Amino acid sequence: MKRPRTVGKILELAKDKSLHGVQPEVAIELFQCMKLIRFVEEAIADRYSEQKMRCPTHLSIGQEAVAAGVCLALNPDDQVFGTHRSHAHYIAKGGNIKAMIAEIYGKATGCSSGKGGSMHLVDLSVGFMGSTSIVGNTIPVAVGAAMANRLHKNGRVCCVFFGDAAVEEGVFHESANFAVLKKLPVLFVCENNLYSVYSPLKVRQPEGREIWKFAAGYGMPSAHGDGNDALEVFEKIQTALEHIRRGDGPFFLEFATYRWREHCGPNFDNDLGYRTEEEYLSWKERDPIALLEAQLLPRGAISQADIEEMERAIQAEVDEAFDFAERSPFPDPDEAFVGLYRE
Ligand SMILES: Cc1ncc(C[n+]2csc(CCOP(=O)(O)OP(=O)(O)O)c2C)c(N)n1
Repeated sequence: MKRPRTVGKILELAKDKSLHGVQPEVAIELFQCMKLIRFVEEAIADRYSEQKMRCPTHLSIGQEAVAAGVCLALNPDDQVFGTHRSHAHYIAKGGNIKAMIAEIYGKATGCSSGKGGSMHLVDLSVGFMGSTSIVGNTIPVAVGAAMANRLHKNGRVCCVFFGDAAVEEGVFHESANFAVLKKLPVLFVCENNLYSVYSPLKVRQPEGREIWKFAAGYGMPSAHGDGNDALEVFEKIQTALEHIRRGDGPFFLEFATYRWREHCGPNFDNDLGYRTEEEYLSWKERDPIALLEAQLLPRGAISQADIEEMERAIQAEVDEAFDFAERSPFPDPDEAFVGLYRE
C-alpha cells in the first residue's frame, strides 16, 4: 500500500553521531512509521469498548521503535514473521492497514478473510509472512523459510520477532542450533519487554542471565540494544544484515523495551500489582517517538508544522481504514470452513 510519504523540507545534514550515522531522511521515515503504528493502535484502544472488535488484541504501544527500526532496514522482498503482538511488525513492513483493521473487525475483507483476528495478520505482498498466537511457534517456521530462501538462492533475509518468553520454549533452542548449523539467513529479533503476561523475568530465568548472551552460546553473533531508540535499532540491524547477506549465517539481537498497556486489551494495568506505576512512568519518559522527535526538531530535520501535517495525513489514513472495516461485510457463513485445515 502507499504510505503517506515523508512531508516537509528535509535539510541535508552531515552524518551526525547523535543520529547514529542514520541519514535524516531515514530518521524521518522511522519517525513517521512509529507515528503510524501509534495512531493505529491508539484508535484500536479508543474504539475497543464499542464491542465491534471481538478478538483479543495485544497492543505494542511503547515498543514501536523495534518494529520500525528493524523493518525499515529490511528490503521489501525480505520476509518477516511475527507473534501474537504483531500490529507494529505488520505495519512497519508495509502491510495493508485497511485489511488489518478489517481483520480485527472480523470482516471478509480482512487479511485472513475475517477468520483470524488481530493475532493472525498476513500480507504476503510485502513479505509479512504471518503471525500466530502460539508463543515461539513462528521461530521454526521462519528458520524453514530461510532454508527455502537459501535453496532458492534468492538473497532474501528472513526476520522473526519474538518476546522474551519465547526463548523459554524448547523450539527456540532447536531452531537456533539448526540455523547456525546450516548458516541460514535468519535475523532473530527478541523484544524484551520484561514480562510474560504478569510474570517478570526474575521468576522465569536465573538471576543475571542475559538473553543475548545465551543466544551467542549457539555460535551466532549476538548483540543487544536500546529498543526505545529507533536509530540505534536501525543501526544495529544494518550490522546484522551485512553479516547475514554475506552468507555468514544467522544473527541474534535483543532489544530492551516496554509495553505501556495491559498484556491483552486496551487498558492500563499498573494497579494489578505485578508491576509499578513508577516503572511504567520511567519507561513512558523514554517514549520512542518523543525521543526521536527530540533529536530531529532541534536539528531542523523536521519542523513542528511538518509533524502536524504528517499527523493529519496519518489520521486520515487510519480513519479511512476504520471506515472501510465498518462498511465491509462479514464472511459468508457458508465459507466458514474454507481455508481451514481439516483432516
Ligand atoms: C506455547 C504458548 N504458551 C503460553 C501461551 C500463553 N501466552 C500468550 S502470550 C504469553 C506471553 C508471551 O510473552 P512474550 O513472548 O515475552 O511476549 P509479550 O507478550 O511480552 O510481547 C503467554 C504465556 C501461548 N499463547 N502459547
